[in-house]
Amino acid sequence: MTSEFGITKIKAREILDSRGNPTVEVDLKAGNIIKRALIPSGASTGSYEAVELRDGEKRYMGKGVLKAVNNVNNIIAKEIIGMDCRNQEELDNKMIELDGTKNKSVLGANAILGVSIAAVKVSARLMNIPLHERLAQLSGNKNEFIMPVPQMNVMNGGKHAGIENDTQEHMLMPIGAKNFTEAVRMCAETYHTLKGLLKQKFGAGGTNIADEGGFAPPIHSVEERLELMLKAVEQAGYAGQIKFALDPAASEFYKDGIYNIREKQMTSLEMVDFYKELIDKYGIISIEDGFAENDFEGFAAMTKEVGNRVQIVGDDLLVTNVERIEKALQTGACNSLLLKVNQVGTLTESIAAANLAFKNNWTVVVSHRSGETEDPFIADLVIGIGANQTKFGAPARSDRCAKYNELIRIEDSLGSAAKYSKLSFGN
Ligand code: 2PG
Ligand code: MG
Repeated sequence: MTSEFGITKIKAREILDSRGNPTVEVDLKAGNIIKRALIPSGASTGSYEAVELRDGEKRYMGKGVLKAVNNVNNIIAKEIIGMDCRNQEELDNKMIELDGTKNKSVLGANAILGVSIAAVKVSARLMNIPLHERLAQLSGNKNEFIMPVPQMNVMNGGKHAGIENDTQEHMLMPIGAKNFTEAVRMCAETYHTLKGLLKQKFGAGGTNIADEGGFAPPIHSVEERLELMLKAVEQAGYAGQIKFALDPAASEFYKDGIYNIREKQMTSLEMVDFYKELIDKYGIISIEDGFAENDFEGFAAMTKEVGNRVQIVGDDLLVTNVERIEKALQTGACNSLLLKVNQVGTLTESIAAANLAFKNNWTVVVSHRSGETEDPFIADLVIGIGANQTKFGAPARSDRCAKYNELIRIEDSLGSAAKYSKLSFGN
């Protein structure tokens, strides 16, 4: 007889993500518990990410995921049913082996990750502990009660707003909050103040929003966006308590050795000077993907120049992959990991990436994708692995708020044990 932890059922299906594109969800059962995992999807994806398997057929403009669904139901399920859902590493390794490729191109990272996340949700429930505690066990994190500082993307540009040669994310970081719930309030109030300013300046059309819930007004420079954000922070009464973060997503505007931001054309070294000016003028404390995914030299020059006071985050550069992180460590390319579970495709590999970053005194930012779902899993993940920072988009739209709301609930449940993260930079 199998124990109550033995997996008895796995069922995947095709559903929609926040952009109206198909994505995978997986139900997994052990004992009398069924849990579900929904998989997100990026737009400005790094070329070293694990493969998101799409059908490439007529339905859904080629974006269907029925092959990935079929891989879960007919290939993965056969091997995984009967295994103990508590043996996360064994489960994940089994799927990696079954796929047999380095980038999960046979079964699809979207298929594999669905099973990986659904399994940890079931094991937590059967062990009768909160999901974030279970994730802390798996990652070896002994200090699981740190509430993260959010990076909230209130102005969307670039691919997420349909603009070419543009910086992608302009974010609020409420470092002066006294707890997470207050951090959310401060950002939401600033977001609404910003909306008022945009309406004044551009009319109702200036408050249209893009993929991650941030505004996408007809603005033509990063400076103009930051000016308005600064004004909103001041008007909302949070001057000095909310700092800024940027994710230019520079791979999207890099071509033949040149960075093209709107009408500006810059080399890597000119980009370092460009960012330095923005840092000093607008109180930016974190820059993610300021350089293209293969420009380790550009990243390293930036880290050398400002890495002692500014967080330099690798996203497309690192793709949550230990081999890429090793290379960044050797070259001094950055000092922070952006962690996206679907870039690598299993929970076990995501935890390994985070732990390698921590071991080298990097910070870790747990991140959503621009295409999201109502699954709040990454909220538990950030607490579980002790990452101390999140990037979940604007404080608007249910796909983003699902994560903020889950963290508010966790903070409430922790009571006085919850501590708001103190950052080691930007002070
Ligand atoms: C990023 C992300 C999430 P996407 O570049 O960091 O904000 O975008 O999911 O489109 O890769
Ligand atoms: Mg990014």
